[in-house]
Amino acid sequence: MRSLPLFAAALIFAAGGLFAAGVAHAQVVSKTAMAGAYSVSLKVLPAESFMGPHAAMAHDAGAAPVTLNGPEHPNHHMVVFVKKDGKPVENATVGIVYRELSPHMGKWITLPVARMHVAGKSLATTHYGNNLKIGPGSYEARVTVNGTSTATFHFMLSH
Ligand SMILES: [Cu+2]
Repeated sequence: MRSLPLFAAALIFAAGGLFAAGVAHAQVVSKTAMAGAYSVSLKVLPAESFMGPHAAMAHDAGAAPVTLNGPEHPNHHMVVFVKKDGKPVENATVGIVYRELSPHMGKWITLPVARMHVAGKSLATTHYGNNLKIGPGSYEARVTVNGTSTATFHFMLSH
């Protein structure tokens, strides 16, 4: 019986290691490009919650959130953070389209862009995008800020 606490500690340590590995892989894509005078950072993350007391995202404008338990069963969160002169832009008009390049050439898909910030944090965390269902492959995304300035991104998803 003496060894039980040690065994439990080892289990907890192992679980902690798994958790840390999960966090390390949580951010699937992070790329930054210029759209005219705007710096645009595209992130593709695991799908995020918008609803309930533990919601990670506070939706504040734009398209309706694609919810975790909704019919689309989203697996990712595709969003952009916009900066001008190094400062977050909290009221941009953002358009996001994307297409699969491989393994299958796909048609352009328009992401319904919601504006949100991180729940419990300031509007400096404002970002634009939504949850979506997107499979492994390579993709192109085009992000338009305030109508005219567009940034193009290429990224790969392994899951
Ligand atoms: Cu978000």
